[in-house]
Amino acid sequence: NSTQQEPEFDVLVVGAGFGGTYQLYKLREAGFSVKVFEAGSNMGGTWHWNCYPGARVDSDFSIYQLSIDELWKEWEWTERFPGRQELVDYFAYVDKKLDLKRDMSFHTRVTAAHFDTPTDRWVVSTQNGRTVRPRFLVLCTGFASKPLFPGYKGLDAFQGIIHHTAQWPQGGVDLAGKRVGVIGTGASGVQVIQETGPLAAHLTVFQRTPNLALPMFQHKLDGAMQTRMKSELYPILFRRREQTFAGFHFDVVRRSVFDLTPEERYLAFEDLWARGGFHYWLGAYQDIFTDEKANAEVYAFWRKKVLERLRDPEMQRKLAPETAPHPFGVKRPCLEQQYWEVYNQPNVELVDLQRNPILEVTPKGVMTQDGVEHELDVLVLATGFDAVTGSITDIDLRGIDGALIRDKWSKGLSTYLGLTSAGYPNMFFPYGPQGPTAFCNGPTCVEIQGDWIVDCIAYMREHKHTRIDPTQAAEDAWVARLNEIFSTGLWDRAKSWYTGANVPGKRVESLNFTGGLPLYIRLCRESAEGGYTGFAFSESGTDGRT
Ligand code: NA7
Repeated sequence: NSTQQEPEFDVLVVGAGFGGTYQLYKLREAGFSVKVFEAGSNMGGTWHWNCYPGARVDSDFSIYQLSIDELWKEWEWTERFPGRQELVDYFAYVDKKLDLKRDMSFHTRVTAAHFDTPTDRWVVSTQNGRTVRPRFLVLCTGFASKPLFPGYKGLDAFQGIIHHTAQWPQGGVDLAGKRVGVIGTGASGVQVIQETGPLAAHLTVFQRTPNLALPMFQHKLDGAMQTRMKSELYPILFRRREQTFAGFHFDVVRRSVFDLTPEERYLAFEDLWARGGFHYWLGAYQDIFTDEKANAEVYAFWRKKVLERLRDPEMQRKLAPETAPHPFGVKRPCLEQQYWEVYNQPNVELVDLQRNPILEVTPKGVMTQDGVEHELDVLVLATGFDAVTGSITDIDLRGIDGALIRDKWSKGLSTYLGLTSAGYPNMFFPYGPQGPTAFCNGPTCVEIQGDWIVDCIAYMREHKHTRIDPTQAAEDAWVARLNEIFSTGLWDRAKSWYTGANVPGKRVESLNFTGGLPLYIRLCRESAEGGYTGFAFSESGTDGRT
């Protein structure tokens, strides 16, 4: 009987980024047998894969780390916004401290997971031929792990070097003195562009939508300051994260932009701007997300700041147009370092795809509608991801009735608490669809949701339940609430991965919970404290879904 040969254990965690790392540690601590399957060759998730030039985190170091086991006491960060290599090193440190890799398998991509109704177990298969039967499946597959490739004709025929930013070779690519093209100006594109501009012979940026990027104001960290933080500040910062809209150490201001006089407003904007990072976005006045007029004030100030740094009127028009491409902050801004100055360099060219679209990729480069063939040695596809749902729908994931989750969600994304989906029992997906994901600092989100999952599984062990599945009614109510909150904001005014509008053919809807972290935490807690309201439990061999 093949079933008996397949290893059984409590939990299979998929993915070894921040989410999977936290989940493994916590589940192990609670006494469960856990394995982690990871497609890549190392821990780090996003930070493993995204090794393109200039890759760097957009959140302050202080809150972009794990709060567990006083890991922060012995780790020293070197910069306010750490670079990719420092994050990879951090994961190695975390592994050394917590001895995690002994339960991780690398090069092990999960391709299928089918729920076995008689035994209340998942049957999970991997690309390298393994099959396991965990009771629970926790998908820590990340919101940005399925790369999105542009559909341009001729992409395969390009004879130079071509890579998506998320599939950049680990050994790097030498861009010095090369003719480089970058398609896409999201967070990845902006980082590649500002890194490449100064060293490429020629850089051609293909921009569809200007990025309303904010100044990072990067700086080196001094040891004395970190020592002070370790003595008392870190635990306070970690607790503070749960009290703010986006899981940061600062919060949106619960006032209207128009509560201020124009002079007060100007000074307030200056102050937020000077703090760097996301203060001008997630630390701004709350009505910028709901009121077009308030938003226009923020955009005008942003534009003024950017125009000051651009010399060429044509660049000014393309990068900071008088009419905002979309309301500020309803599509993710990113953080820049000398991004605008790159466009003052003579070797940098900006193609506005709105006016001059790409016709095709040729063996030599990129052909645009104006008939110009932009000849390139290297073409960088910074075109983003089938985000939030892509890493889950990519798996042959079948629930109680053998139905594919991809089919269920193609009719409308549907989850309960942004953690579970009806008909797919014993499965959780932290930092995934309909959770706070896009609007939450990653480590904050995976810790909060991760704790909830561990508590839930421990509750089932205590009550001898072998199956948990949300009820359809609870799920419908969650989706209705989520959509209602979403409709009060300006979120649908931009096409982006927040809503799936960046992927041709993908249903456009809210992929995230936009009600803020404190409300989200309260709703999850209420369910747990009520004995997991909204869920049906049962024991092996019985179907509790009456
Ligand atoms: P993003 O933010 O989705 O950015 C992708 C960029 O690529 C964006 O500028 C897109 O233009 C552009 N794009 C996508 N498809 C095309 C085609 N076909 N032609 C031209 N341009 C295209 O992905 P990132 O990797 O930068 O960042 C993802 C997240 O990772 C980020 O938000 C952070 O949380 C970290 P568009 O704006 O859609 O017009």
